[in-house]
Amino acid sequence: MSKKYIYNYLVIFSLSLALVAVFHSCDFFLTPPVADDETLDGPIEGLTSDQLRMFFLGDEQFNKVFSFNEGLGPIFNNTACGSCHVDDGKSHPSANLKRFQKNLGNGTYDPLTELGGLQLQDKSIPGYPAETIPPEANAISVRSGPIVVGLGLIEAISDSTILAYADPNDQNNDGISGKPQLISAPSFLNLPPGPYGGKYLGRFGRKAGAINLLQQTVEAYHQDIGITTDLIPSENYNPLAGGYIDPVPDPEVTSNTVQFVVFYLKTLKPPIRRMQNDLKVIAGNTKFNEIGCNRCHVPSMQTGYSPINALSYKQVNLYSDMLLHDMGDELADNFIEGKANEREWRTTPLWGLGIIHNATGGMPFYMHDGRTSDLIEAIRLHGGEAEAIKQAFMNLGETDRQNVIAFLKSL
Ligand code: HEC
Ligand code: HEC
Ligand SMILES: [Ca+2]
Ligand SMILES: [Ca+2]
Ligand SMILES: [Ca+2]
Ligand SMILES: [Ca+2]
Repeated sequence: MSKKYIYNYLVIFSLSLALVAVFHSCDFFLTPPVADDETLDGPIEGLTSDQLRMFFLGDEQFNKVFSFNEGLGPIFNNTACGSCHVDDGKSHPSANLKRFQKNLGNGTYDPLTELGGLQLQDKSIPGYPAETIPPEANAISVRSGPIVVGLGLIEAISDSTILAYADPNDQNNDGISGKPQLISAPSFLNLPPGPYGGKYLGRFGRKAGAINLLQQTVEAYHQDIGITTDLIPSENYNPLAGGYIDPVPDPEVTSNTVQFVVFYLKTLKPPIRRMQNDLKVIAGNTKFNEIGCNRCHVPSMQTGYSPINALSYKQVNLYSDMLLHDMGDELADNFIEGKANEREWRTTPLWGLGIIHNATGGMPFYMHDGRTSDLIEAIRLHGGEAEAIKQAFMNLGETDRQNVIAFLKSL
């Protein structure tokens, strides 16, 4: 080998060494490794390799950003599931959506369908008008997207397990009257009349207005992104502007896509609990139960049978009773949804509270509209049925209060 060749080899060799070093360090700085217990995104344990494949296909579709040429709109709220549920976490308040209706004051309402109710689509494709809230609307419900993990386990809990916590007339006199949401199945689900006077138990959404993840997903495509599916094949448009056909034939996504997304939601793992041996967390857990937070935020339930083996007969540490509660005036939205009245909300599952800020730019946002970033304030906002228990929390000493907060952040 000539000197020149050796020289060339040396140059190439050292160049590639330098490149390797550069890529390595870029990698290091751009994507610092995230520990499993710091991220929401991940499959539950025990999936088969076929199921894992479905999970990843669903993950991709969940984060797919729709453009005009792919069927976005004509009216919509955002361009992807993952644009609101960032990293499967809570949405940033800037992505909140609004529902509106005319509350008629006697437990009934006018959905204002001819004016664009019940959901405001405040964005639209070019040349077509977005909706605005009409003056007739006297009930506007602002909602942020909840984290979407652990939901398959929640779906797999049998009705009777949840209903055992219901006490709509507060017969045991503890001031708490968890009420089940009951919903007629939308016709696109093609279900027989449900077991409760023809209705089904509602579980998903801030007022538990959806009976299962398929309903939630199909309606989200239709209402939130303006994407038609084989289950709702006709476009949602602005009734004041008239029917508008976007350039893409309906349905705009295949039933496979819907199935993958639903499978993904079913198999996203609940957050891994953290700092379980921390003394503050242990003390906070005891106080949480002592003052009665656990009467609504029920620590765990058992799933029933599920065709997905990994969801069958599992313990779910959801910290919710999945029931509706009167939460007082400060949180009331004047909006009626199924059995939920103007002041009622579904108990939010408590998990991921210590890591949700990672998905929303470093700042966490709590409650149905993300109105506070402060956990103590989130608890202070509890009124109505939770008033006495909220007071018990406020009356705790500073150390005990901080322990409860540490416990919440470990979930
Ligand atoms: C514009 C923002 C936005 C988009 C886009 C969006 N969501 Fe949501 N999502 C929400 C809000 C807000 C709620 C609460 C709705 C309610 O209370 O009725 C929600 C609720 C949910 C829930 C119920 C969670 C729970 O704990 O009950 C699931 C599941 C869900 N969305 C999945 C999806 C999927 C799948 C897509 C895409 C097809 C999607 N979302 C698109 C904002 C959004
Ligand atoms: C009467 C039932 C009830 C009791 C008792 C109760 N909660 Fe809640 N909690 C709820 C409901 C319902 C919500 C959702 C309210 C909303 O979003 O407007 C909620 C929301 C929360 C949230 C916000 C979660 C999020 O992601 O936005 C936290 C934190 C919380 N509760 C902690 C507590 C603690 C701590 C206690 C005890 C001091 C407690 N709760 C007692 C029903 C209850
Ligand atoms: Ca469309
Ligand atoms: Ca609308
Ligand atoms: Ca009771
Ligand atoms: Ca179309």
